[in-house]
Amino acid sequence: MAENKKPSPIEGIKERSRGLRGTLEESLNDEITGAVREADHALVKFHGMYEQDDRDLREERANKKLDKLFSFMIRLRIPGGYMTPEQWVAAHHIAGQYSTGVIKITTRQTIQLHGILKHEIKPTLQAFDKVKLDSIAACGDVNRNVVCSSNPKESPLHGQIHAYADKISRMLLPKTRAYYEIWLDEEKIETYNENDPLYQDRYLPRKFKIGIGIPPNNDADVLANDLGLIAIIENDELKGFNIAVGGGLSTTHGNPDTYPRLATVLGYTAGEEKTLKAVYQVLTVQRDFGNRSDRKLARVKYTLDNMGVESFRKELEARCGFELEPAKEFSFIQREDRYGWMQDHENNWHYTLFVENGRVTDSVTGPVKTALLEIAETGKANFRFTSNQNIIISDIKQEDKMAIDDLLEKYALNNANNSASEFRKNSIACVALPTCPLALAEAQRYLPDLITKIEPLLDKHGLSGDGIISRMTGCPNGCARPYAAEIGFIGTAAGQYNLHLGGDREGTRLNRKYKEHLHEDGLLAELDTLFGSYNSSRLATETFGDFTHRTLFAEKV
Ligand code: SRM
Ligand code: SF4
Repeated sequence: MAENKKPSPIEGIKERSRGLRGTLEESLNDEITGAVREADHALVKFHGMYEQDDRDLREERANKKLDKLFSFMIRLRIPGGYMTPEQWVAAHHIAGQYSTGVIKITTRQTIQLHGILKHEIKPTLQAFDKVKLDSIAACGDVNRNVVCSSNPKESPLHGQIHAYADKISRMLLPKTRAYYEIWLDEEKIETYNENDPLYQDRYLPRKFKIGIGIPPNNDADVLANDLGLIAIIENDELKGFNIAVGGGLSTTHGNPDTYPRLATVLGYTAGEEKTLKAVYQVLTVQRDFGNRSDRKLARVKYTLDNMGVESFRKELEARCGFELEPAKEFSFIQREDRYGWMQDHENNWHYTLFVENGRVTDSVTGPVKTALLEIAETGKANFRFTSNQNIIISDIKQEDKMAIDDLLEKYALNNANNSASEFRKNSIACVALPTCPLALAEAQRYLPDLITKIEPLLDKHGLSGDGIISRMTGCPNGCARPYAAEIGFIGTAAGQYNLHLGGDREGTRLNRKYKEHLHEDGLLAELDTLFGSYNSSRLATETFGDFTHRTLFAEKV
């Protein structure tokens, strides 16, 4: 519907895939290679996994004339990032048995396991299935994991709002049984005739992301999503949601047609039925109007800008059969996680633990993975992931708090919160090397060291208590949402980063590129100067992001 240009090759792969089956069975049974067939490479994503290889080993293997060492990353679908203790125990053991052992909490409130060999995918997914976890639609051109403000402490209505993440995720699942047949050995259907009114055979032109925010906290970075729902609460009652469309934080170096964008609020819907209908129909508009020839320009943000906000809204309303009401007022005042103990309105306790870059593992900094296992084995706490890659040991009854506290102390888990600087606790890095095939530079393996060098600069300028939000990615795809940070480090080549500045602390203003291709020395020198002038010339209560926006860019707005 959108354009007459030649569709991208992935469009044909989707349409011919017989409900995402493709030749995945054949690929799996091919013992000659650890990879899947080329067309299945795209399809396997819809089942929640990516074919990868360890880039650290590439050269050595190539020198020995060996093929790449292929393995798979599996990403789970965990709407709103909530796991029971039984599920955490299972994830711990599955990670140990089939993957590198590291449980990686992502920026979209789920977990990933890396390094799974092709023949281990089935046992991995079957083990997850036993505890009611799956990886359906965690990747691919469909709706992905739905994120939601994570901490039950934030609102008495948290449970009610959080439930939408699960409802929406279920509503938007593809109808195909392919996942169950291929990975869980469900009986295969003879003739493929599953009807999927939403995705049809085409699926969406590109990935689709939904976030739910509960003002005044924007920990879910709701405006960074293709579709953001902003909960409107009046007199302690959930009235409905503002619907924001067109967020997306990826660019491509050297392609001026690509840009990061925050979602535009289109209007308001009252009640569950209308809200879910509007959500569903935003996807159908994107399905029918999105760009299917250029995947770099296929996200909803481009569809919205091409159609124009008014036409998009009208098309949406026509499909919904009702008009959106004018947007309700809301304001976000914070985005950071609240570390440590918090008690909610029902007197349950929640402990937010800083997990640097979301890597749950036992390391020199502490036996975090062992500790979390022991906590889960008590059965007294649930686990919630935050969009800042941290974990909330949650829903602990008053009478169980001491037992969990003892375990936190036994494993010195509090140290992670107490010893990390505010700057470190407000940082995020994407995975990047060695597994991400798109990485141009390091991110999660480098940011901790860079922060160790930035901290003395903060101390020097009297800013050690300042929770400036910084985010690093190994390429411009933006997986750690660096364009929505006060300081964004965006990899351009090995050891080089563009420095972005001027995003606000609440996630409602994007930053801008300040300097290009800086090495570490350049980054540190720039930050030293900027911190100095921030300390001496900021306005009262002005954050670093607001200061740099005002002093470096405001005149260009
Ligand atoms: Fe991402 C691709 C990791 C959140 C934008 N992202 C990838 C891949 C799968 C690389 C690939 O295509 O082969 C990375 C896998 C690395 C690895 O080895 O694990 C990857 N993305 C991640 C995660 C794990 C980063 C993290 O360290 O937490 C996040 C997983 C989220 C999840 O659980 O679903 C992750 N990715 C994001 C976000 C942030 C968000 O959604 O809040 C973004 C920017 C927001 C957005 O989508 O606009 C993001 N990832 C991308 C893009 C650019 C998409 C585009 O519009 O062009 C790609 C590349 C692509 O899709 O072609 C990508
Ligand atoms: Fe890979 Fe780039 Fe995403 Fe980092 S931002 S995980 S380097 S795709």
